[in-house]
Amino acid sequence: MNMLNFLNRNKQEVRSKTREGTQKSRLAWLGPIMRIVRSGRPQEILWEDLEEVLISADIGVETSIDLIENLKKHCSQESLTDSEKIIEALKSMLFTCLTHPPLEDYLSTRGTSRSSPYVILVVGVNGVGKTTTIAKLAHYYKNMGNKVILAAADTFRAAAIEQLQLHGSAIGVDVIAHRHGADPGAVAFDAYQASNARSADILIIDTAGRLHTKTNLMKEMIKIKSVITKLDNSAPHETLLVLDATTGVNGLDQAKSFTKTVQCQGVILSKMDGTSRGGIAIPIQRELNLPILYLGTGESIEDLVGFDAWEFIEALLGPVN
Ligand SMILES: Nc1nc2c(ncn2[C@@H]2O[C@H](COP(=O)(O)OP(=O)(O)OP(=O)(O)O)[C@@H](O)[C@H]2O)c(=O)[nH]1
Ligand SMILES: [Mg+2]
Repeated sequence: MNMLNFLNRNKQEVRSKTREGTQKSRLAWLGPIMRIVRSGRPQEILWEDLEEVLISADIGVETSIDLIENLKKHCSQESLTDSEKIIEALKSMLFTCLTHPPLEDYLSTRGTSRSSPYVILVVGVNGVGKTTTIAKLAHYYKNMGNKVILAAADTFRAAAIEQLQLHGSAIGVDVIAHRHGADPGAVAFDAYQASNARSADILIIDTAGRLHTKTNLMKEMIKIKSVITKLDNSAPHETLLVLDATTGVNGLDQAKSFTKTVQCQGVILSKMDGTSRGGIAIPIQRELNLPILYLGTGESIEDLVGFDAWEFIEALLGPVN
């Protein structure tokens, strides 16, 4: 199997995709922040105004207050008054908020050579972009030389199976599916067996985002996971939570119930292109204690980029070049 690691991707490509996908957030951040810092207004008012911009970008009230408090202290200790230096200090504080120490360790264990399929389970509430993201991941991994198989374990929503099958045929990967209404655990079981029999490198499992009740949804996730673990006790190797950046803080609350029920390794933040409140990336890491692994930056199959905290901050607050 080839490396699963997105972070190995061409640096320039990560930069341009991150910039493309965060344009709305950049407009909402960069302008106001620059204007405030350069306004020459008294420092007390400056900090208050900056705090307001951070809060309105969905960074969260508590985190914004903490950030500004630290920035204030730092600037007074270092006697920073120059606007460019204040912005650099803010950037490095945001970077610290977005850096997830276990991420490096975790990523280094991915992609080691294996004889059984590497299983990725994708979860999240309805409409966040699970199925689309799975297609993007499959496309990426396939282009890296891996044999990928998809499992249509969302048997609940009408047309969910067909949606995944359409993606599968567009990118040229097999989709294992049962009928609408079938047991998702059984789909996962068959997909794993098929992946083994066909010597697939990676199996990605699509799941439902909505069921009759939330309890049912959570029970189903647990069941799919345990079916897979019975087949390979190290699997699923990754359970990824998809979060829709446009839902902001509400999405975060919903996400918490998932992470309480099924242990997740990372977050895919979808629809980054559709929001000006990209600051949501910060409370996600802080409150879920999970690293963001990828950003979804549009509806097309290529619109996914590995999350790079520094590129993300530069895209929001860095100079235009
Ligand atoms: N702009 C934009 N749209 C996206 C992105 N990711 C997904 N979408 C759109 O979001 C909508 C929902 O995507 P799906 O992939 O069907 O979401 P899902 O989570 O599988 O939905 P359910 O199966 O109903 O739970 C679709 O219209 C996608 O095109 C993204 O990164 N950017
Ligand atoms: Mg779906």
